[in-house]
Amino acid sequence: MAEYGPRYFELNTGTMMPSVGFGTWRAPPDVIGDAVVAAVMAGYRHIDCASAYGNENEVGDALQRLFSTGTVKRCDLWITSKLWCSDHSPCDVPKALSKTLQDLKLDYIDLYLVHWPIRTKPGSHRFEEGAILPLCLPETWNAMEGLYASGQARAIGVCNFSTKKLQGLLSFAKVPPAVNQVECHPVWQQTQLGNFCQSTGVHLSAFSPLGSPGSWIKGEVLKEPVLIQIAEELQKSPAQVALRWGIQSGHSVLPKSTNESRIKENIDLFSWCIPPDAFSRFTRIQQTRLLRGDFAVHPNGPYKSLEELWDGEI
Ligand code: NDP
Ligand code: 1BO
Repeated sequence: MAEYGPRYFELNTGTMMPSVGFGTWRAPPDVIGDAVVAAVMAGYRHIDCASAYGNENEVGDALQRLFSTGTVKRCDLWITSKLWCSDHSPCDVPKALSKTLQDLKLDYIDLYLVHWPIRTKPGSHRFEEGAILPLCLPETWNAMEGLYASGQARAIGVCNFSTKKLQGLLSFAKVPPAVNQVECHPVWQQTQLGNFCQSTGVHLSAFSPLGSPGSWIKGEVLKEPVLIQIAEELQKSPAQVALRWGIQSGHSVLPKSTNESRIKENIDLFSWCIPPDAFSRFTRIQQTRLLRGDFAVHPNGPYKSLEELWDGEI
């Protein structure tokens, strides 16, 4: 049977990151373990975690199960985690990664990302007015570079960075970010940011690749008529077509599911592809950012409007 890749994307570190990662946001701690095991059994080799998701300890238990049964070895997997907004102070950055490594029961992470270009007071779990501080990105990034130098993080990067913020980071980074993980799906295609990432060697990784149906984001990507029509033509599900659009656009995709049959469906992407005439029809889809980040906007905070948070990419 023909194989339609790519299965991996090469990062600017020279390492190969699997193109389909397993999302873990909003996966309850009591079900995430079985979901991670089901995902690895189904062929996923990339798991997207974050301390803020409150389930890294359970993901770590599942990884131990997979290693102890000989299902996979550590070196077979790509594990990503993220630095939360309240841990941007340079002295907190290594402590945050240590806690994540302890929870995941690993001695290194493949990719460590700054979760948002938002800094909150240490210990704060909310984004209320007064809790959001101005960014200290050069200092935070310098601490991230320390984790890269130590080998505890084999690649470092960011999430939710606009073109302008990424340009700013690239202007002072000694280690350039390997990845910018951002919202990206057929209804928010990130064309401008994607072109900038490509021209600067930063890989764009797509979060909420299905539009996060069921979350408070309330995405309706899977109901988009162009997507449904193409899915019918190809005899695939709308979710599969959205994911295949992502990897054919050069982005890794991070679908989340805790349902075994949808976990399998979401990685069944390599025995078929979207032909060029259908692929070009995605440009007809009206564009809307779903995870707008209103929670980070306050009249007296560092971001006074969504325009400022996204530097106009809204
Ligand atoms: P997704 O776009 O992956 O959508 C997940 C939702 O879609 C779940 O409700 C899931 O339900 C449902 N679903 C999964 N597969 C299918 C299918 N084949 N058909 C129909 N419905 C399906 O949303 P997320 O927002 O979770 O994004 C994915 C991952 O990206 C996150 O889990 C996280 O790892 C990362 N992320 C990172 C962010 C960042 O700031 N860096 C922000 C947001 C996400 P069910 O589980 O019942 O199958
Ligand atoms: C605020 C949403 C974070 C998910 O990664």
